[in-house]
Amino acid sequence: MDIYINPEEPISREITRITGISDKTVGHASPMRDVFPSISEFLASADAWVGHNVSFDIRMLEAEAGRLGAAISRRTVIDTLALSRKNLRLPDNKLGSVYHALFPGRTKNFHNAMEDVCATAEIFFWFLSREIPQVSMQPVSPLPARLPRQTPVKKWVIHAKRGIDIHAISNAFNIHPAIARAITNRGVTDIAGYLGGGGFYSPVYMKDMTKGVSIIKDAIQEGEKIRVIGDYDIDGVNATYILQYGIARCGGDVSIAIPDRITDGYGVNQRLIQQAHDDGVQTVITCDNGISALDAIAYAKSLGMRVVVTDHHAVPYKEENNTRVYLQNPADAVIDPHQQDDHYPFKELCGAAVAWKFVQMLYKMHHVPVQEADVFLENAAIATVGDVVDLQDENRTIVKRGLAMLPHTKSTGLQALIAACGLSGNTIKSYHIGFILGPCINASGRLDTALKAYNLLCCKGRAEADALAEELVALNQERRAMTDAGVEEAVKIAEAMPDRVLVIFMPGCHESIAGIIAGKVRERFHKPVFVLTRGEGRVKGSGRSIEAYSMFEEMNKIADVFLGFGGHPMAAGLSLEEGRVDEFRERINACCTLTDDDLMEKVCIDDTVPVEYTSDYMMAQVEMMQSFGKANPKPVFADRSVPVKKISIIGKTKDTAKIIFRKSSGFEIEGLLFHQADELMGFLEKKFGQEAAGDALEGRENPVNLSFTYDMSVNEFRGERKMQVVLREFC
Ligand SMILES: [Mn+2]
Repeated sequence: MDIYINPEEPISREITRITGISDKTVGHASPMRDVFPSISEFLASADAWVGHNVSFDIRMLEAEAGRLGAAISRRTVIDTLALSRKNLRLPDNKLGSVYHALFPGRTKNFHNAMEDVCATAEIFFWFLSREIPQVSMQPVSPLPARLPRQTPVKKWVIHAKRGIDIHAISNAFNIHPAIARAITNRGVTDIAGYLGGGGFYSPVYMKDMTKGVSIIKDAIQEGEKIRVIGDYDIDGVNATYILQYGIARCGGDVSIAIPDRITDGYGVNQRLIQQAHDDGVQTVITCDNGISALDAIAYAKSLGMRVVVTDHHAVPYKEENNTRVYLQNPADAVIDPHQQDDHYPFKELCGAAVAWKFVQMLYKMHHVPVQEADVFLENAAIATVGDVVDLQDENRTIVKRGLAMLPHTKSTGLQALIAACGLSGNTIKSYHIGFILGPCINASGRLDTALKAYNLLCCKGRAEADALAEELVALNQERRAMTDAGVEEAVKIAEAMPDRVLVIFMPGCHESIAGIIAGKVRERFHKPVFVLTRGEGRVKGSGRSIEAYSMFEEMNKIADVFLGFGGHPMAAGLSLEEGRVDEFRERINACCTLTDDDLMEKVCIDDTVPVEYTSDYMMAQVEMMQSFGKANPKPVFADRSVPVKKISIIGKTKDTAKIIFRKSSGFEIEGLLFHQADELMGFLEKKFGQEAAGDALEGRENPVNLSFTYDMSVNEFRGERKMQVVLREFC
């Protein structure tokens, strides 16, 4: 294989930055001490490789790593290889095998992590430079200089909806006007329901619910084999678990199948139907998929099987003379609130929530107490946050109730995962699901098999659960390292693209992280993004969109370019022939009607609230708006031209600004701006001059003031509570 060492970033500096190790700290125990007596020599030797192509046999690296790996922790290896990947451009798909070779059966050991990182890096470079006879080194021309980073200009918008009597709401519900404003900004009309946490709707409103449940009930009574066919993501795995458990509870002979992300792709297919048929299954029930699997379901019907679809995805249609013709699903019962003739009052449930509704009804028909199904609320909550559906209406209730259950969950698997993520004893909020627990569950289906996550949910023994949870955590770390590298590559490609809709082809990228990469690139450029990878015999891709662009509809306009596609307004999946990638890029852009204004990211401010209002009382009111997430974000307040008394630069890497604001009334409050200290100082120097910015840093009298959006928070230190504001955007 060939690797290319990026000439832009000296490896030694990077290693020093990450490990904190320089020539001054050489006291660590390293297996390579005698090879490199001093760290600086080692670092210099690493730098000698910069700007060169190096060829070597990856299997040799694996073998060597296996020999030395026993002394190294997994975390270390991942960190180091992430670093190596960044600098060495090691292809993603090779990393996994190197990891596994590096620590067969290792468990976590975070002590001496710095030494480990350095030792691993040394092993890696030492190995490159000394051990491999067939390594060849040739200078290559450096990469083209980076294009200037296009930072999209953001537009600040005060969100206030017209025609709403804020003061009447504020008085009626005894809430601050700014909170009343924030709630109505989220489109809420039933304020009492919103504040009270709302209730649940009966499953009977869902089209085909009774019919579908009857089919499964009959199958249970006849003693037929039933198979649940789910999906490999967080929603699909939880939905599969809920249906399997619920059907078994009613005495059904039930098994499950989850498509393999790489070999099967999304949704039930002919292979899975055939397998079920061969296993003697007569009744198939899908969850989190099935609404668009028309061919596979028709095949099942042709084999004489009965099929119940439960799903929450958009109903597929074709455009005929500018009208939508929805495609007929051949299943015996189709339960999906997005169908035209469905009367369920709330349409945005995730797949696991639909499965939960199904089990409620199933219990009812089997005279099992319906409240027993409430145990699945925690699964439905995890899936609701993890699948990023709107946190409004019933979804908010599911999340509120489900998350409250999690700290004392009865599920051994979830207990183990919470412990493995270091969250035992914590209150679990949607943030923890979205950014810590959820990604571990998803990583299983991305890099390995979703059955691991499924088995964790089913797990009864704690030791087994702990082992599975540890595995998922490690897989997620691996996934994160791969994603970081992929995002970096994608951003470079995107920077050179003038298009409004970004179509980024990265043949070597692991297809299961394409969606995450697309999401991060979208965040950066505020454009719709497709990331395409080379799959088996075809190109596969994932898209992530912006508010003004209905991705699924836009793809329908050029449907003939794809081999297959499906999705929502904000996200989509697709496959096409490799020869048509350029055509896709051209055509999707040719029919794009996004304006400059659409492409400008908007910072939505709920209300201007002077920082003086920051108090425990206000914070408690903000908390009432939980759970936060898509369509119910944390309220954003803003204050204008607030005089700055003093700025200090703090934090381990000196990138956070602590700002004391002082209003003319004498009111003082501390503000924090994380990780943007440089940007802040640059901005202030430009706006107020170097001298003024310097005075602010020294705490001298100065003319500096700042307008910003912010969150309220409390700084608790040695038993003292101090209110503070956390800045988000400034100008
Ligand atoms: Mn889903």
